[in-house]
Amino acid sequence: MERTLAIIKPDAVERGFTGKILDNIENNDLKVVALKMLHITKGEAEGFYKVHAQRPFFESLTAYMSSGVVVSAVLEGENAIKKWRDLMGATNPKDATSGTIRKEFAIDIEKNSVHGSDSPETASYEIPYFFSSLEIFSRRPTQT
Ligand code: IDP
Ligand code: MG
Repeated sequence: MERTLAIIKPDAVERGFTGKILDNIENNDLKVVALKMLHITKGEAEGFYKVHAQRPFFESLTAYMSSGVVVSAVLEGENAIKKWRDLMGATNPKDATSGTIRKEFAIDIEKNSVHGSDSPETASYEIPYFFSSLEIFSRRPTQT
């Protein structure tokens, strides 16, 4: 079992696509094991996207990600990282395959509706950035 971080970005939350996106996740063998709605600061967005600090779009991306409410989730399943990336579609919705979330909902390459970790290393940075271990559901053996 693998875990990945998903974010429903401000453009999608604002336009009321949260339910549809969570529905898509749950219909594709991914289990939501943590979920929250929050409005992150510019500094928190910069920390989250620090690998992109040198990119020309960093300033605009972090302003956008802190511009409104996001829904953040931990997804669990077999090959969860790749499975979620496949459901999301390409970064630029113009390149995304039909049926993917970005093809259906994204506005442009920046306001592209969803985020997903791109590797196990990234997931292990991104999941604890949003969730403490106590906030992530896991089945515990019943006390006898
Ligand atoms: P990903 O979200 O598909 O993994 P990344 O290359 O990691 O794509 O970029 C992170 C986020 O930065 C993208 O999801 C998008 O919101 C934004 N972004 C990426 N490339 C561009 C660009 O060329 N212009 C504006 N924003 C971009
Ligand atoms: Mg990425």
